[in-house]
Amino acid sequence: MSQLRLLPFRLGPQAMRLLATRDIPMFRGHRMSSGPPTTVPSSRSGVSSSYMEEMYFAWLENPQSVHKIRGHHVAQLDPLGILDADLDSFVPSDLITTIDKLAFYDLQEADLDKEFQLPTTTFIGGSENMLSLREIIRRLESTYCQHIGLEFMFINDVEQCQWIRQKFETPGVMQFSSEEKRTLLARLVRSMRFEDFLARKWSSEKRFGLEGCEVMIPALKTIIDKSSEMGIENVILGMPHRGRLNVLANVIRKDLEQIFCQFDPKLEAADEGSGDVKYHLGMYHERINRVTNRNITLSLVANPSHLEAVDPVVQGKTKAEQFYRGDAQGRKVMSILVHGDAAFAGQGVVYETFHLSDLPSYTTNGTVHVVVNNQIGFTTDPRMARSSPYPTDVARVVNAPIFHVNADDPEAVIYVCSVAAEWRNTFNKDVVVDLVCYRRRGHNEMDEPMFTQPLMYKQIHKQVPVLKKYADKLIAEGTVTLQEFEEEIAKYDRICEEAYGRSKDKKILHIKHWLDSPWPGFFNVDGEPKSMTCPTTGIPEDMLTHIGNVASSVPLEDFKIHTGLSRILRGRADMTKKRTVDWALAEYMAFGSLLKEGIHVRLSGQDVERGTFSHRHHVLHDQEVDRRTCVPMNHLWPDQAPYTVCNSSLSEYGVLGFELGYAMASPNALVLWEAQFGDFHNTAQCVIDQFISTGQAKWVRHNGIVLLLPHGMEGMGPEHSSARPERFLQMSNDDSDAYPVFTEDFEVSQLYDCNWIVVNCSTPASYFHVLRRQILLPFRKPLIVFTPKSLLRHPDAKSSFDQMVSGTSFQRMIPEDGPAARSPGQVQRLIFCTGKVYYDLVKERSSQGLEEQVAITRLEQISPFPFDLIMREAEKYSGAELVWCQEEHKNMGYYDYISPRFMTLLGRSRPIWYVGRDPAAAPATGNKNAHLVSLRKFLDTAFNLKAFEGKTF
Ligand SMILES: Cc1ncc(C[n+]2csc(CCOP(=O)(O)OP(=O)(O)O)c2C)c(N)n1
Ligand SMILES: [Mg+2]
Repeated sequence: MSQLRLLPFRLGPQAMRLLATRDIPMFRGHRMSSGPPTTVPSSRSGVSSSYMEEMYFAWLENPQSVHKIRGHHVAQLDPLGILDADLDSFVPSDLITTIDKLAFYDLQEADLDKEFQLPTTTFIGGSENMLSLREIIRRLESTYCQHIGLEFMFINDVEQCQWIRQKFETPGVMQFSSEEKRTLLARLVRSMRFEDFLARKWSSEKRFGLEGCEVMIPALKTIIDKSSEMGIENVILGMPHRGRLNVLANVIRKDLEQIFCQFDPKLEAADEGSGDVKYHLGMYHERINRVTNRNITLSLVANPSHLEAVDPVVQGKTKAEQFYRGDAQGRKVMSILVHGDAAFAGQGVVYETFHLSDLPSYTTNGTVHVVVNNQIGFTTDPRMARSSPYPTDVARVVNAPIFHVNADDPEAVIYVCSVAAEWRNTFNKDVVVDLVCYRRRGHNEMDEPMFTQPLMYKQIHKQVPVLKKYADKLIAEGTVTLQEFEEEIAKYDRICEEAYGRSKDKKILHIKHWLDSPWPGFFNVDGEPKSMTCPTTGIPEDMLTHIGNVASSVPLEDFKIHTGLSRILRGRADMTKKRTVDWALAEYMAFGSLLKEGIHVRLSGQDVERGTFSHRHHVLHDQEVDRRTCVPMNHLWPDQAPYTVCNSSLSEYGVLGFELGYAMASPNALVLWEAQFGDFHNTAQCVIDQFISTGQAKWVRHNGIVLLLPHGMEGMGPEHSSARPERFLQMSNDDSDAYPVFTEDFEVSQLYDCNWIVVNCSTPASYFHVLRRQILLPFRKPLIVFTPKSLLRHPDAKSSFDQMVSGTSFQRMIPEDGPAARSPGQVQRLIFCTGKVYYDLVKERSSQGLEEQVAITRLEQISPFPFDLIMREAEKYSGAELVWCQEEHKNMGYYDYISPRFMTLLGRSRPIWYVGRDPAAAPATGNKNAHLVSLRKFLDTAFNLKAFEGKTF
């Protein structure tokens, strides 16, 4: 009996595959007690040794078979019956045995009726512990090889594996009450008739319909119902184009007329958003869950076309909502992400997002992923679109169970979704539901899929819609009558028709009604800022001193820090005593003061806790006790807001998206993402382009995220020098050619009108103020800060408390205040610059003794361009030649941005000469000497007062 490979030769191929798949782990259990003690070590993650033993013995028996615990490979997952869901029609010999191979197994049919003791690792017996081989095979087959394919045996936790087995193997688990079946049918009716309605009314419009996967609507609703039952009150959804309208209508329950009116080309926008409502805008809705009778808030996050880009954003928003509710375990707030099969496999950000899922400062305590696996991506066949068997294999890296299910079996789908929601709310880990379906039409409704998938679409044309199949089944078994079914359809069609009638009265589109994250109380009732002023950003001196003292201390008892760090803290104490700050201390003071005002501060990015340049040290590490840390910033005030500083995974796209989502949740938080070096932001370019620079224009959504981008030409070579200011400036929306009207509120209204703020601070005080202004402004805008490297320790780059105390503010421009400023008539050249080059210029001016002839003025805020201040400065030095000096190459940096704005301002009466490095392809030279030579060259030009003599502009 121990030789359970002795299979009866008259078994069907399915059962044979199945048994070969399942036999060893299932039936070796009884050998455990008599087997030799295992030498397999138990793993760190708590793998049970008996489970490992089981695997070990199985492996000893047949090294081929253990990893092929894969009923899912032979399950009937494809509703079309054409493709194998794992892209592999080959079934290895240990999974299937044809007649000619049976001799090898030496099987007798009589073996089928022998009874076997069931091991404790299986639940197929229910209350029985002995079953005939025939029944064992039948039950296993029905669990693992029909319309559900389970992948979970890679999970190295026996409790979790057993949990899944129990959910699927227990006899009768898939029996539904007739009430449940009727609800499912009604949901399918809505899903299908919604698509039909759109197709009837707008036959020539794209709508990225759900046909072929209509079951997604009941699937999502089941996940939400089950989660609500388990205590979830807030579900945050991210999804792409396919079926989005249907989700808005039937899951989020957006008013149908609000959806239908989007198809009216004459609809006028009442507000600033650039429309694009149907497939991209978000939604927020509080309602009662009808199944559980509990309140539930559903939000669908606005997303760009860029598939999967919204994933980390949803996770960040979810994390923030959990944080603000004190829901550290994710018991109240959860996320659901919907994916297309091609995008899920192809987009790297999916992988980056999975890797955030279990990190303490990034986990959302489990996400339910639903893949609309229609076995095609636009026109591309999955065999050309991925190298992994399933589109879902990416989820295996985090040990997420993956449930494949044939989408034409609605009951199987519903069951799987219910287990997935239960899994998430039991283990707080990710889970994937792979809805294996088809796409009834082309990529959009105007596309002809027969051009590229002729055979598949021949089959699809023959495919009976799932609603009809399911209705026929329920009618045949007597759960509903044909009349009831037809009435349900007529009822929903009527609802759609009535809404359609009402939608025609809608002439104005309010994009504000499509917000995924309303900020109650932040704006006035019309959604406008409550004022157009910004208070001063300085703080009382005693607050500066207090923060300085905490920043230079170790607030915990018996906590031994590194001696090098003691020196740094002593330096901070010394600065505090002398009423000065360096960069790190200024940042401390900005964060600390905001925390006192109840503003949560979160700083995330690679190595931000210490700081790439070892200047920050926000987390102290006990040198003697492992993992004992202290964050002094959280010891500032008794009732302060919490400070989170977290080293992220080595990702930019995923992490920046996450922080953007985090910043979306509330206006009352300062959320910062720091790049290790500024140039790395380009691996997150999609988030910058699609969300940060354009988010408000597209989706009327404010966001105050701060990007800290270390930048500066320090001879470190092309890779670590430039944060590419030119790119941010090129995307700034202020008009270079429009002469501004200098109203009283010019400074703030200019900030209100811009898409983002770009600054390059030259002093710690400036950095302090701009961070505080970010929160004190009556609206939110993304802030891009080019942060320094060598200035972090530059002896001259310090600020006095005088520049930070109450009454002081962020200076968008720091004018010359030396001898030149006292006799401007004598000044021959006024150099405008920004950032670190200022210190090079000042040093050079001093060495040439030109303090009276040359004025140097700094732009701290580059965009929006401080037209008003520059105008004043240029007028003050009316006889001086104007120069823009930058250390970046001419085709980079700021020149292309500032030049036309100077021209507009000066009425083309005075040139603004360029001084800086020549145009180049790479942002910096890799050769230190070449770096110094080019620096020397442009400094010489900057102070050669004859350099532009005779030149025309
Ligand atoms: C990042 C990105 N690249 C390319 C596209 C263009 N595109 C739109 S839909 C699509 C196919 C998506 O296939 P899949 O993920 O399987 O979703 P389906 O349309 O089949 O539901 C492509 C390539 C896109 N929207 N985003
Ligand atoms: Mg697809």
